[in-house]
Amino acid sequence: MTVALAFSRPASETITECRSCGSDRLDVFLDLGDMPLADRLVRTAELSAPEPRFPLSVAFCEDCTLVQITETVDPEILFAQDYPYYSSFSPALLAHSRANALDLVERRRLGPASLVVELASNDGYLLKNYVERDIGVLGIDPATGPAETARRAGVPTLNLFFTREIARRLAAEGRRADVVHANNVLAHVADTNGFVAGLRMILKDDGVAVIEAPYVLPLVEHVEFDTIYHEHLCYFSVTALDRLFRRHGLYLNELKHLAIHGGSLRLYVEPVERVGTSVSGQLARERALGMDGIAFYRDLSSRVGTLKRDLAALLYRLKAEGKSIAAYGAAAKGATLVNHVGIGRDLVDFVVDRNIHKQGRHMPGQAIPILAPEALVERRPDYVLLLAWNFADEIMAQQQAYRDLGGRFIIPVPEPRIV
Ligand code: JHZ
Repeated sequence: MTVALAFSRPASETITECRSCGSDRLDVFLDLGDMPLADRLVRTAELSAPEPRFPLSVAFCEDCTLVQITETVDPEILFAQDYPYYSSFSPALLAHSRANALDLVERRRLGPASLVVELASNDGYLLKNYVERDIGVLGIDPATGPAETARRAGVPTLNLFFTREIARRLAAEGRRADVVHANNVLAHVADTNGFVAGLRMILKDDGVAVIEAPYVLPLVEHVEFDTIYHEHLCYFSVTALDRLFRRHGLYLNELKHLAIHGGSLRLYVEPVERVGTSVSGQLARERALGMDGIAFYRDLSSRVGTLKRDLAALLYRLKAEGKSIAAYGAAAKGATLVNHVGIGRDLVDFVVDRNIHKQGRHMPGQAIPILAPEALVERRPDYVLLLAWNFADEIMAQQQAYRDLGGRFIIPVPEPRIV
């Protein structure tokens, strides 16, 4: 059942046209059912209240090839109020971001006269690397808590959603950027074209936008279905991105493959066309794989079904053997996993997470309590389901003490396995 939130406008809308090209030829190939909101972690006082749920279906655009979900939940509900995601809780992400910034400082010869803008700058995790070097920065982020943290860390931040109108204002004030970062945000915005048009407006003619987004190819190959949730409206291929940018006078000239978040792309996008082989080669690879047709995506649904059955069977078998199970990572993707597979407190006793803003709350839909990671050594569950499997190496190294006590991890994707 879908429960409406108390807002004056609809809490969500179902699209009938492609978010990028406007075509009505949308073909749904995966339906995960009605799902709670992945980052709406439940407080103890709210446990008895009904939780809002929204449909979660994924479609392919027959015209521009963009993969997208069909429901748009009001971004004010998703991101502005009480958003618990703080980028700085992952040392691996901090190191990844610092290396990116230092590379650009060198490649683009950035100095005190330069301006670096980040869209969705969160808690300042990336821009602080430029601040250290006296390079001008501006962060833009709608989430109040993370934006406050960024300001306290010395990163000037506008606490608002980046839109075409904001871009126009900044450009009129002469605040155009040498580098615009947009990490894990392009997939999150409902007005995809407005966002890209705005990006063009705030970019100098010789500037570069450096954009990171999860790549739909590893999602399909490794059955990373749990990275699908309402915050992620789009699941990009290079083919779909290339068409989107060109519509706004921008060119995807270079790309890098990144391991982060289960497989992402770093895109170098500029107002001048000089497409390199990293892009032309990947476009050719996508054509060869058939990613420009729905057939490529068709069997994902049955593969998700197999994973769901196998994971549930493994957890029920362990419980039948008298084992105790906890989970690691109150990640947004963890919410999709526990809710789609149906993992409740009968299977998993608690979830641990280093993010202090998540501790003390509960996983959406399943009311599993979230504790600090120390609970693993204190309570010694026999198994830990790794919901943040994208940080498996980092987390397992950190949890050596728990593993030395005999604790084992269960990695859920691409197929459940015990390590
Ligand atoms: P994490 C995030 O999704 C946020 P999530 C967002 N939805 C997005 O777009 C994608 O990334 C790409 C914790 N943790 O980052 C921190 C530890 O406790 O994989 C997080 O709560 N200890 C905007 O939420 C969670 O795990 C650790 O050592 O699915 C990881 O969540 C580490 C490394 C993490 O993504």
